[in-house]
Amino acid sequence: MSNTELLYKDPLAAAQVAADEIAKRTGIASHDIALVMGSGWVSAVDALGAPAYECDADEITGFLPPAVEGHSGKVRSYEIHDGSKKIRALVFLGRTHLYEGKGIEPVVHSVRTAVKAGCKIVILTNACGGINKDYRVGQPVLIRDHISLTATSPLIGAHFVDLTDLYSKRIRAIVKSEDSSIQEGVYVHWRGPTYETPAEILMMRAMGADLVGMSTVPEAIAAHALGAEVLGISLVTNAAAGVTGEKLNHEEVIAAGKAAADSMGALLKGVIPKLL
Ligand code: 8IG
Repeated sequence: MSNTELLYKDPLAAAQVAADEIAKRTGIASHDIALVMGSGWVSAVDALGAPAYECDADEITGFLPPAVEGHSGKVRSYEIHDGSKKIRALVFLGRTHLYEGKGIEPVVHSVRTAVKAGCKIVILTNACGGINKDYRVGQPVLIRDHISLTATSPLIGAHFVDLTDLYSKRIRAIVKSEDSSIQEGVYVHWRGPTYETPAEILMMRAMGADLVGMSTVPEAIAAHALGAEVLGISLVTNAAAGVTGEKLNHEEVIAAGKAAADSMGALLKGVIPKLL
């Protein structure tokens, strides 16, 4: 069977195979915590030091080959020391999005693999648009809850999972003890790849949304359904459509991510040892 055939046939079996491959490659039987680094967050991971292991994601079962030649996602393993504690972090640089049209399975394969690899906690990061007018570009916001506007779930069948505490209250409290200025918000999942119209942003604000982006929600659901505790952190990299009257552009997003990388890295490094 090809590398991704199993992913569509039996996604959980593919995640188990991938986890076994990662254990073998890294020599680490069980990882503790997973981080998915979205756009704007990739250099924040430098705060964790040098990785103990790195490979191209598509060398692992179920991970798609890069959409753009030479731009593969990476899988890394880090050993984080805090006093006498040793924490093993499994880090995914980059993710697959629903708008790529490959289905929901590749979108959640990283987090399923992470849970099968032993991770009890999954940290999901993303860059997003700010709907809440109090938010500023470059500000991190904890996801308190979400609204899914994609009509797509990673789960199939009579699997009625409770999502009341999807974004762990326990973990949000720990992050706020590390940075008391950090705000919480409701994230809307929008399929993309177009950004919203100004009218759609008005609709989302009326629904009670603060943030909008094209990721994270399926991963949070898939991780939670397998029993992991989830933290979602959004970096506001642009005001959502119609909020400022400016047009949205991808360069602005990249620049805001670069500018915030050091402080986001420091936040993650400070928080991770307190979670386990
Ligand atoms: I970065 O304004 C980023 N991702 N849907 N809307 C949506 N996704 C985004 C946005 C945005 N900014």
